[in-house]
This record gives sequence, C-alpha cells and structure tokens, in this order.
Amino acid sequence: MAPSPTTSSELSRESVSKIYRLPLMELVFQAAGVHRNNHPTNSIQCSTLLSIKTGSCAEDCSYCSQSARNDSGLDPERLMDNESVVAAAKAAKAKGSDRFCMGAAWRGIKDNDDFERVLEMVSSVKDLGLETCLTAGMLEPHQADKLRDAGLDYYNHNLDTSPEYYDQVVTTRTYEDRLETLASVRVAGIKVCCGGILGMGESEDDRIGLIHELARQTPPPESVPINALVPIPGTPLAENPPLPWDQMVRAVATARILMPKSDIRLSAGRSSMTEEGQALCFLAGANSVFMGDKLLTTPNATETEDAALFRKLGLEPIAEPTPQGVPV
Ligand code: SAM
Ligand code: DTB
Ligand code: SF4
Repeated sequence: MAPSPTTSSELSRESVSKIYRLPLMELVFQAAGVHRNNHPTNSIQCSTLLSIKTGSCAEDCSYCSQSARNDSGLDPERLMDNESVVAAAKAAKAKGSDRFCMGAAWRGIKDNDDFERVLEMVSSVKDLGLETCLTAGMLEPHQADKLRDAGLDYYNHNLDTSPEYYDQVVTTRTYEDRLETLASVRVAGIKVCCGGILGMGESEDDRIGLIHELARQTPPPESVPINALVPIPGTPLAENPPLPWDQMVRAVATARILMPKSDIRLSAGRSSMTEEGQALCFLAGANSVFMGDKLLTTPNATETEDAALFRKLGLEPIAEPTPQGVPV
C-alpha cells in the first residue's frame, strides 16, 4: 500500500515518487479506493471560467496567451462590467455549474477602483447561489480579508511546477511569492485552489516535486487543478510535445492518494484528451472539471462532448441545471 505520513508537512519527496512510479494499474486501483472512501463516486463538481480582464499582463509566464511579452495575437480587454459578469454566471448556473471562477490577467491585486469592482462581482455572483472563485495574481492579507467579506469561497493561485523548474517558466515572480499569496488566502479563511501545469518540458521528477509541494501544505489545498499545457502559438512553449496520457493519469492518481479530501480537477487540456483518457483520470480520482465551451482564452471540451461523456460514465454534476428563465 502507499505509505501514509503522519501529517502532510512530514511527507517526503521520495514517498511521493514511490507512489507516482507504482505500476500504473496498481496506482489507479489504490487511487480509486481512496476516492471511493472519501467522495461520492458518481458525481462531478463543475466550475465555469470567465476571463473578466484579458491580456496585457506584465508577467512573463511562458505558457500564457495573456502575457504582454508573448505575441499570441490575443485582443486585450479591460475589466468587464458587473452586469455582463452576472449574465455569464447565470448562464453557467443554468447549465449545471456549481462554481463560477473569474480570472483577471493581473500580476497582482492593487487597492484601486478595479478591485472595488471585482469585490462587487464576487458579491453579485455569490448572491446567485453559486460558489465563487477568483484568480487575479498576487494579493496582500488585507485584500484577502476584503474578498472573504465580499463572499469569496475560493482563491486560485497555482504553483505551476516544481520549485527547481519554476524559473524556466516564469522569471517575474518567485515560488516564494506564490507561497506567500497562498498563505494570505489561507489566513483569511478563503479556501485554497492551487495546482499546476504538466507538459511544459519538465521532467517526471518535476511533476513529482509539484505534487509534493501541493500535498505537504497544511492543510492541503481544498481544490487542486491539474492542467495539461494548452500550447499557444506565439508563446515560448507553443511547440512543446503533448503530455503523454499516462503522465496525466499518474499525476491525478498521486494527487488523489496524497490529498484524499481535496477536489482534484482535470483542468485545461481536456479537449486534447480522448474520452478513454479522461475516464481513466476520473477512475483515478479526478472529481471536478471546468465546464463550458471556453476556458479563459482557449476552447474547452464542448458542452455537447461533456454531456455525452458524463452520460456514458454515469457521472452527475453536483448541481441540478436550472432551466433558462427560471429565477435564480
Ligand atoms: N494572472 C493570474 C495568475 O497568474 O495567477 C490569474 C490567471 S492565470 C491565466 C491562471 C492559471 O492558468 C495559471 O497559473 C496557469 O496555471 C493556468 N494557465 C494559464 N495558461 C495556461 C495554458 N496555456 N495551459 C494550461 N494552463 C494555463
Ligand atoms: C487553472 O488552474 N486553470 C484555469 C484556472 N485555473 C484559472 C485556467 C486555464 C487556462 C488555460 C488557457 C487559457 O484558456 O488561456
Ligand atoms: Fe499574467 Fe497570469 Fe498569464 Fe502569468 S498566467 S501572464 S500572471 S495572466
């Protein structure tokens, strides 16, 4: 059986590596057991993403369409108005999402009028009966407090990769900066959504290092998005070879074993996966997805494809879809 450390902070990287490198069938079998013991097996948590402020970002994240340093051809857009955000959130709820995630292409939050407007968006989305999530870069403790008071349930801030590989991917902020933001989110009492991206040219050891950093947080993040790189023309990672499917399954299964209570989200990159590959990830403990035809700036698996896949697998979204026109 997989070794079980006394507390997550005592987890060694070696023990994560042993789990990650189990024979695949054994790994999936163990992960499926942990999943069944901790979560309803036939239900799936569905989040919808909306880019509320797009592009012209000062950071140099080499995977991202939104960095001003990458020539991705994306049209930048200023912060959306509250009414349009609420309309998108209502539509997401009507289609069966239980959580609405707003993304802003900022290096970090500033104490300005735009932040006040984001607070209003959080409250308005919360009032629709949806869980709220925001990803807007680095933040300070007082800003996390304001977000909590506005009704924010989750803050997404990813570690992206292992500490050693991080500076190959981003140079304009450090791993330590990321951990500090996560600490502010945690102290404010907001749930932490934190994961990473696979397929950026990192080694298997780096993938193990990422999962180690996630799982040794005390407590571990409540929500763990595992993204496969969406290669974007004009970014330094545009020509990266696709992630082998078994690496995604291994990452999901290892995360499930080490973070039994967390939601493990099969995130960006699903549209390049086969139905069978996704099914194996759900069996290995993924219990959450981004739903809807678009992620932030790139296409997602379509609603039609997801509906067909969920039907085949007998997976039920947590939330009942509310037909359009019914008051929410
Ligand atoms: N600017 C904020 C930040 O970086 O924290 C929030 C938005 S950013 C787009 C949110 C996360 O999306 C990133 O941390 C990264 O993990 C993920 N992401 C961005 N571009 C991606 C891509 N091309 N493929 C996979 N994941 C990506
Ligand atoms: C996360 O881990 N994945 C989401 C969300 N958090 C914000 C973003 C995926 C972005 C994929 C590329 C794009 O659409 O721009
Ligand atoms: Fe900016 Fe976030 Fe994209 Fe990095 S990942 S360039 S911080 S929007």
